[in-house]
Amino acid sequence: MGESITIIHTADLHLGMQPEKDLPIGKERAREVAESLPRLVAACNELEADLLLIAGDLFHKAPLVRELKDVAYQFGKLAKTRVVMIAGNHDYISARSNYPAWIAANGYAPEDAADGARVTMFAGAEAEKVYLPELGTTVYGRSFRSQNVTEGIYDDIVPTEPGIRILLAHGGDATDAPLDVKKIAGNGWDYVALGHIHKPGMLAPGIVYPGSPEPLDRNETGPHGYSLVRITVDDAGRHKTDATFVPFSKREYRDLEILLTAETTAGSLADAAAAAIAADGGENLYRFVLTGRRDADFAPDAEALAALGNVTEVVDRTLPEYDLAALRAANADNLIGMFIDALAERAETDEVARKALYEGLTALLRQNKRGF
Ligand SMILES: [Mn+2]
Repeated sequence: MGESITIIHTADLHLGMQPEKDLPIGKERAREVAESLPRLVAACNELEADLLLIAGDLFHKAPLVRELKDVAYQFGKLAKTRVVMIAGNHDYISARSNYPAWIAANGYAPEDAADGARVTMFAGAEAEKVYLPELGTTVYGRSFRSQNVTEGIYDDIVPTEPGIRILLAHGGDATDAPLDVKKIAGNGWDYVALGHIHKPGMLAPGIVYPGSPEPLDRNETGPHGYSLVRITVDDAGRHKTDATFVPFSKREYRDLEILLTAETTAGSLADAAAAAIAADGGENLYRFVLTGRRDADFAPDAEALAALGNVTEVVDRTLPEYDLAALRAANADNLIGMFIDALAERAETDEVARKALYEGLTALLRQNKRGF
């Protein structure tokens, strides 16, 4: 059967961040972001994980002393799980960073691991490694020490120790430690634990962004969670890595599309919106996207929809429904008639022309009411 280790890989917790600060749900979201670390600690204990990897941006900004003190307290609740972590571009280790003193005070430096330390943070100017004898595993990694890192600081790290080899890295775009994925994939890692991109994804087999455990911005739609990794070494010494995404966030951002027709009224729209939220369970964060053709006299009331609860935004993509033939006949000798003539045919096949026609007509008719 051989041996296997179980890893929870997370990144980008962005502790201290307050998403949707201006909405009624803002306070709750701040609390949910803060709770992501204790919840992950509890998950480690429940799954009896061997290793918790934090691949940067644990904090949204340079952490305060009291915030780090609480992180050490949370780590202290881990029953058997070892922790290895790095800093990212948001909590990078500047000259004024509180990380180095925290590492020293708690014995979190790589060299402290030999004395049985349960937590290791890499903070040095070069790549570092820590050997975890009970797991037959060596973790390599490197923290951000400035906000921007334009060199590929992870491409040339090559594992030298036998056993299971893991790389902890943050970034992956031009100004945040660009990654040469092909090169890294050929370096012999069992698993590369990445951070920085908030959407979960895999760059290559075993090279993984777990995403942020909570969605932090209304454009971060879809599931959020962590990467659950099992690395097995069989009796013949062959290594096998399985990584699974595990949904974990308290809420998700969801887009709810509502189709309007010429029959839609203020009341029917409010009911349709409320029903769409109810059908989803009501716990998520919603953006309404209104589409279709509405009566030209009816304008959707975005504020009324926003008041339905956990609504972050209302995007109105509807177009007014006009009786083009009647309008054309009534305006044969003026600008409105000319405008319809110019665009009507093209609007039948071209979405942009259709939008121009209907939005232009709305403007012209409004102008017409005030008198040319
Ligand atoms: Mn980042």
